[in-house]
Amino acid sequence: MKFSVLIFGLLLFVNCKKPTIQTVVLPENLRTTVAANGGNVEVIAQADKVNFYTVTFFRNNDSTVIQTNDGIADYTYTQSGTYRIKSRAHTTFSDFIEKNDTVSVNADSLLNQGFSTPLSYPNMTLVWNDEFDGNSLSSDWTYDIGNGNWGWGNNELEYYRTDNATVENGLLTITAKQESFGGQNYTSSRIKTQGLKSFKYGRIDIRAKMPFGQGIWPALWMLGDNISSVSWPACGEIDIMEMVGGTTTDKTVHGTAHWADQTGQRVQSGASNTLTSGRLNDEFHVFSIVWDTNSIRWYRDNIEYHVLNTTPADLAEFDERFFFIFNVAVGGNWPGNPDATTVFPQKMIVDYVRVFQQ
Ligand SMILES: [Ca+2]
Repeated sequence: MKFSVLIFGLLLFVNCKKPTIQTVVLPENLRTTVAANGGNVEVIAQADKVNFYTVTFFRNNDSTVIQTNDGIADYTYTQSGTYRIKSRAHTTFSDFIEKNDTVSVNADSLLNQGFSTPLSYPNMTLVWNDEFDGNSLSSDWTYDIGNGNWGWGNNELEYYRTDNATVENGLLTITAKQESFGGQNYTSSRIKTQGLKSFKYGRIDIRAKMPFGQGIWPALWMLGDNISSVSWPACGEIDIMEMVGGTTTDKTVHGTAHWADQTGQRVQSGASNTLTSGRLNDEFHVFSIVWDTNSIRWYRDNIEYHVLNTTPADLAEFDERFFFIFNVAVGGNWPGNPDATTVFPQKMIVDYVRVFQQ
């Protein structure tokens, strides 16, 4: 009897202590949808009582972890294979439930699909190129940060960060995301070679796969080195590729030059080229200019669609050195704003930029 009372007392003691123990409520009912489209894999993870998700994309001995609040994550593989994907629904970083999936991707097709150009041309020398090998941007590149609403902003809606430009598997990816940062509702990246690499004349080839959708405005372009002294448009601008995203316009590339005439007035000359079907997002294309003392010629996949005679005195800007800018804008004066049809994130993927000179 005495023994039982003692046991009972111990149980009471334990029971009394229990409410003070911190208990973590783990998420429940984690389910995932994994979809591969070429090399691009999208994961949608959903769970109850969840604070956030992490999705890990494995490849060989390496992996990429994406943290996401809405459970949507995507990653582009550039090699075909079967890969493991681990999705976790978190209460905290160390408290989570997880689910593993495997996905088969046919990624070789992504990089191999579409137009490509050679590494050499007769009577020309490759004077600079970036193939985007390695794991980060090379020291040839720097960034424009912020919204540019004090100057170069064009009333765009994105905040440019370093984070949205990544280099992996031989590709540069600039991702436009719908996320709040720096007072803006979208983020993206705008990279440039200003003060680092600039060129006068040559053939320039840029192989890239465009994003798509209303309000998405990717650009591969150049500005005159002397912009800091003579300002814009007197420095000159060469837009090798611009696309103004939208259902009917996702298949059209615009090539344009801007300059100042002798009174300082902005003048522009441009033209466009439209795919017969599909959109510029479907596969890689090569956007080129051939620029010499007499003219600038614009090409999409070696199809010439615009020529500018640069011999008049007004166009002397185009006998100076220019640097590169690659960016994906969201909204702004030309494309207008994204709408309910616009899908985020959007990616501009660049395989290479090459400059050949005689
Ligand atoms: Ca490459």
